[in-house]
Amino acid sequence: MTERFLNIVNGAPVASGSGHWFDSANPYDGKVWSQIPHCDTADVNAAVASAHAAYNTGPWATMTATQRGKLLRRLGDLIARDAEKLAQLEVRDNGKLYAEMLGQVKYLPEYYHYFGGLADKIEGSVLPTDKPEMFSYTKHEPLGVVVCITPWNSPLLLLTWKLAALLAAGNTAVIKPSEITSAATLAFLALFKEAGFPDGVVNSVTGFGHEIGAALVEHPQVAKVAFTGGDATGRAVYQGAAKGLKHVSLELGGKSPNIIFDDANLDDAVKGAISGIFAASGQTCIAGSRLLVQRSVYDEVSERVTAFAATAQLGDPMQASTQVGPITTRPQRQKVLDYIEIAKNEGARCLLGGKTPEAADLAEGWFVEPTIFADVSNDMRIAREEVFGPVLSIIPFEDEADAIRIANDTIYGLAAGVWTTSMRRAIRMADALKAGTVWVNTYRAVSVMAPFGGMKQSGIGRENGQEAIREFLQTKCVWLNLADGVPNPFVMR
Ligand code: TXE
Repeated sequence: MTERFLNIVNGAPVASGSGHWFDSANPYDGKVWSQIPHCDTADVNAAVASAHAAYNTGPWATMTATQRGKLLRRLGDLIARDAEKLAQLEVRDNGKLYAEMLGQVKYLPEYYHYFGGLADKIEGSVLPTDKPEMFSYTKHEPLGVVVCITPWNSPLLLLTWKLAALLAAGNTAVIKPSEITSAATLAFLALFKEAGFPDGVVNSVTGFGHEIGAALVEHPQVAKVAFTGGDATGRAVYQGAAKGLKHVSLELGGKSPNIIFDDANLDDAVKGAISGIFAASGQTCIAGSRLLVQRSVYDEVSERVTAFAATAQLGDPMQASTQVGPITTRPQRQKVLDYIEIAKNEGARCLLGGKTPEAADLAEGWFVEPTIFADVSNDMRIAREEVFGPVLSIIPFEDEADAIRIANDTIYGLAAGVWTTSMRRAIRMADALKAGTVWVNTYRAVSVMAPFGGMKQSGIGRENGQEAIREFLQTKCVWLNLADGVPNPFVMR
């Protein structure tokens, strides 16, 4: 039986104005399990109007930052209470492992607690002056209505990276989750009323990017768009927002290098290579999809990574024994399989996988075997374009300078990993790599306290950490004349 989920607009659960729905399917068995409101531009207008009214005239507008912080912390507690339910919904939508989704959802309260605590610590400055008769100070004010557009790979986490900070800063929101994974987001938004948020502070519209994306991004009452998704869509969002000179932050994925030097602890490095690419079936923006290995250990590392990956247990993502789940959508699986063919045609040597699994219990799901290519050169498409699947390219390098050259030879710059036992080399590499995050002897670490975002075409802006809140604030400078009277305007001083 299919479940129906509703949007939240002005505090009330609503279907689409047209009464239309679209289906959402479970990637593990391919079966439709839920229905989501199929919104159009009239629904967009209603959601933005609600957020705009809440920003300008609702109780939110006059609430103190301390009160906002308390609401955020209360929301965090409600998420902790409902973590299992929310994580199960995410798995049914995106097919990622329940263990990973539950871990993510259980971590979400930290964001609402952290940014709730930060809400009343946003301080302006009293400015030094070269005009003694003037007193001037700055304050940091919210932007207004922020549209959050989120992808399917980690719906609640990537929404929270935006939402916790923007609400702490005093903005209101309209959320458009991915059409592939809307259910968990809608269930989550129902908690805001219970937490005590005023109506209209958080609203949602569900539907397809090509139908409602432009209407959301270009709406005149929207001040900022915070987006995570593919780079082609990110460019369209950036162009649409430019028409209204809106604030934009973009997180667009990458082609991250994970670099193993011959002085590394290879046991650790092999595990880091595996978790870098096969966690979440490679469907993460930070996937370490280019494994750069020093020539002197290239064969050994390739063999060990392949042997380890071959043990991966594919299966039902709800089962604790499963290590690699399905790809989230049928078209995305096809995209991954197409890239595998491209790699073979380009001359890469397939060490593992390269097709859909043959096991009968996996036949209905959208699986791709963990796949490893050796002898990849950095100019092959498999090394240049984001596959977003369980496909690893192993690229040899000669020395440190060669590793840096290859690692930085990409349009992307989201993350990079370095495996070495030399501290000097670790710091030299961290300096040289053009990436927003560099991990040394680890991979995939993220935290509410650590800024995250891309260099180059991986994006604009930072999420998480104290600086994230500045993405949702603007500075106002106030001047007060302390002199008696105002001088004659026609007399230059
Ligand atoms: O993402 P889209 P898709 C990469 C990954 C993947 C590719 C395509 O390589 O294969 O992108 O994935 C909304 N205006 N990443 O097609 O289209 C859309 O409805 C406004 C990397 O699923 O970017 C959804 O809510 N919005 C990535 C959101 O944009 C539009 C995560 C993301 O969808 C729109 C996901 C438009 N014109 C995919 N068109 C990462 N950085 O982690 C679509 N959308």
